[in-house]
Amino acid sequence: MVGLGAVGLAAAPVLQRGFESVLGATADKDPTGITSLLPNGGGFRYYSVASSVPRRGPGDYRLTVDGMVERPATYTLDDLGRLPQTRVVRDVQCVTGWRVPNTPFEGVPLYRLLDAAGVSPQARAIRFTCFDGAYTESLTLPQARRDDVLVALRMQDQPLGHTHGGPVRLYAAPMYFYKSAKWLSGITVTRDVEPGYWERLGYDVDAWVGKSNGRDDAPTV
Ligand SMILES: Nc1nc2c(c(=O)[nH]1)N[C@H]1C(S)=C(S)[C@@H](COP(=O)(O)O)O[C@H]1N2
Ligand SMILES: [Mo]
Repeated sequence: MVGLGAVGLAAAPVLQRGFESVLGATADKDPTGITSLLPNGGGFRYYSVASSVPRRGPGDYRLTVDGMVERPATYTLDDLGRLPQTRVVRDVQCVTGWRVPNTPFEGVPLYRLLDAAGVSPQARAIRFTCFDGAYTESLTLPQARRDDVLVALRMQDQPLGHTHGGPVRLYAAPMYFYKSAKWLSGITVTRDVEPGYWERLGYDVDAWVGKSNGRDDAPTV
């Protein structure tokens, strides 16, 4: 089981089924992830709603910023790496209870990309899309403009690996981790909030840690 994280997402759902049948009741069955592997990578669990996700790197990664903006843009990985980076160290908190304390993320604050694009005064929200072709997320514009919301290129002082949503994922520090869309490929400025993947299935759109999803008693980070 030690090398499991390196096996890759394509094989993960199959492995998960294998573990469930081998481990029975001890396997983790978790409503926020079709793929929910055993703890590894220092307390993380790997999640993907897609059964396989293409790998993208410096040659073929692209992030588009479009929608209700004056200047739509496309960024390569190098483009993003050349912009000023911000480091945020908080606890990663999944809504299902697991937590990874003091986890450094680094990347470009989302507000910088929004400012560069020139957000329309009529816009109120952001929709995030992913190159897994399945996951979506959303933030209101005030949430998206917080300085602890990053387009993250690094986690735990290393480039973001594929299983954690690399080369680029969203990191919304004050919210449950389902807001932090992995394999980020699109930032679309919208008029209204369009609830994301798990939000259409019942999770709170405003996912503040400790104040949402019926977890008002949970510790705040
Ligand atoms: N594209 C994509 N992003 C995603 C998810 C997903 O399934 N697909 N799962 C979310 C959930 S519920 C969690 S807890 C975290 C898990 O991130 P990790 O796999 O790096 O631990 O990613 C979030 N972002
Ligand atoms: Mo999650």
